[in-house]
Amino acid sequence: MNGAVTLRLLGEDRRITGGPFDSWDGQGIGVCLDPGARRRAAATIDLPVKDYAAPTQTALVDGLAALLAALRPGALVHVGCRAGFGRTGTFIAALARLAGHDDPVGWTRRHYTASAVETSAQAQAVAALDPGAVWAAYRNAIGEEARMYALYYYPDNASTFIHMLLRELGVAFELRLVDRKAEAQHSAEYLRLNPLGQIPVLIDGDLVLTETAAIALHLLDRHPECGLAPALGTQERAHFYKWMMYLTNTLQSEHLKRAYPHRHVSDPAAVADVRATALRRLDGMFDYIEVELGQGPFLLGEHVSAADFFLLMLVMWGARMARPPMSLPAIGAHAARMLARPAVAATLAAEGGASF
Ligand SMILES: N[C@@H](CCC(=O)N[C@@H](CS)C(=O)NCC(=O)O)C(=O)O
Repeated sequence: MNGAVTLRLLGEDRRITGGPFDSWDGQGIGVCLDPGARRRAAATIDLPVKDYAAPTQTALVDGLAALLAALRPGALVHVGCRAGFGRTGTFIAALARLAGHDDPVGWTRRHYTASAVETSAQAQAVAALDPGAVWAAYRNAIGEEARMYALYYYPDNASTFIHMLLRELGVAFELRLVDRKAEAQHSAEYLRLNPLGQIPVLIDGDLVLTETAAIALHLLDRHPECGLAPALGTQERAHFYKWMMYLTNTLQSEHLKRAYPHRHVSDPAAVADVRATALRRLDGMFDYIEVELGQGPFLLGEHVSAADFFLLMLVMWGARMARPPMSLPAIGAHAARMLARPAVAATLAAEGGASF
């Protein structure tokens, strides 16, 4: 055995050891990455990869999903190849990505062994991993009945946060465009879904849900396995609530004053002042976030949460401000790491590219 790490997966801290597969004592779950291992036939999960090579994304996704499906409370996990550095480090780093860590390869080298992940192909396999694909394969592996959501959206609107979340959670969804150019948000049909004529609306079976933050919290309740919200009752959860509330009732709402200043005046001459004031207040709010984010890497520190996707959207909305929030170092670094996530890139591509 080379070392052990603890990763929060499926809501529990899991101890995972790594090393040569043949050093596995047969207890719990054994993940074998070495086609030449003597004890390969005893492996719980057999994911053969040649020495110094990387698994294909499909094999990696299926292997991770199979491990998640096999996890039982308290089960020990041993991941192994021949020496336990390259292929084993790659698999552990992929698990660290699923557990919400930024820079999973760096994390694995710090926590498992400095020799983890030996080739650029292996590092690339971890970087390319789409957690949503793993969660989808996991649900399939445990035979969970597929659930289909529908999201009423318009590019670069509040729906973008929910769109990113649906992809990160790896759930099935249909996008329904509300054509704002044709004022479709005020059509009788749409007003039946949301009497306020605002985007987004989420359909979940016979549930019709409005309010961006509420939709996000509902999706997190539906899919706790993905770990995008900390455990109930913890200090981390309390901070998660704080950020979700601040982002929706302060930052998002100030953005709406900037976007719709005429709704906040009775004298049209005051429109310019309301807009300028909203922009000034937004600067102050982003200054606050810049300090709170610090080294991050995420709003809650070590682990990514849904609040980070919410923040990214609100940061992108500020792209045309005189001082774009992305120009602040901590917010800029946070945006860069969020934009690198496959779910975020896929969302922006599907919505017609980034607006900044
Ligand atoms: N509080 C609502 C606000 C949603 C909202 O204002 N959406 C904007 C798009 S970002 C919209 O639909 N605007 C159209 C309008 O107000 O006429 C939420 O968070 O969902």
